[in-house]
Amino acid sequence: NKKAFIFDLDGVIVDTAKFHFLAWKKLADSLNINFTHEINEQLKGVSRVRSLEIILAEGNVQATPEDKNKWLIQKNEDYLAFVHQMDASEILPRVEEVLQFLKINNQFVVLGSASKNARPILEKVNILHYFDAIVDGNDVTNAKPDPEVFLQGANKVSVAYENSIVFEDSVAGIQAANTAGMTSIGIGEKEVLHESDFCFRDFTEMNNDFIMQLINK
Ligand code: G16
Ligand code: MG
Repeated sequence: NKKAFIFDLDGVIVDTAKFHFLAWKKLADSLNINFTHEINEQLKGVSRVRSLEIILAEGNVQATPEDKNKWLIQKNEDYLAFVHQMDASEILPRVEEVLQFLKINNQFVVLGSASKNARPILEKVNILHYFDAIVDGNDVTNAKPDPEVFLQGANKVSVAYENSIVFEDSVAGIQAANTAGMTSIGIGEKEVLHESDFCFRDFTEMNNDFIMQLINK
């Protein structure tokens, strides 16, 4: 009766969106593109390459593949400078307690993220040891809302999709979980994540009884 509990990274485990924002903003400023919080919202859960395309389109900037490559490298270096300063205090409230509760109850804990930096981030905040499997931006070819990242995650721990539960903060991620036939749990606003099976503002709103029901479902 072992289930797979699949966690998204950014917006669920840690708030790296603020660092992505600062790194993208620096690049946008250098290209004279007005980078707003509204555009930043569109980048949630989206791959690095796709994020750059969205930003360039916003500023009507045409670029050669060489330029784009240079900017992607620059953005990632700036982003990693923030990541290197991360520690356990960056873990969102009650996330580590939930990870502990799942491991104590002999469940699989899996990461399903679009980020290519997922492993170093989990290491920096010192929770890598909780994970039985990691699927990230280095493993998948199709981005959310395609279910590939979550299907691979369940496959890695050999759990059926209907016995897999996904925690997600993005609309595309909830859609991916639903398409995969998994239980989708939104972390964020109900109005935004209305397609999720259950929704909580954050993990402090989700008690252990609820998690136990998921385990025994
Ligand atoms: C995260 C963020 C996205 C970011 C993507 C790729 O996804 O939400 O904004 O563009 O990773 O990140 P990187 O540049 O580190 O490869 P997720 O799926 O963890 O929410
Ligand atoms: Mg996310």
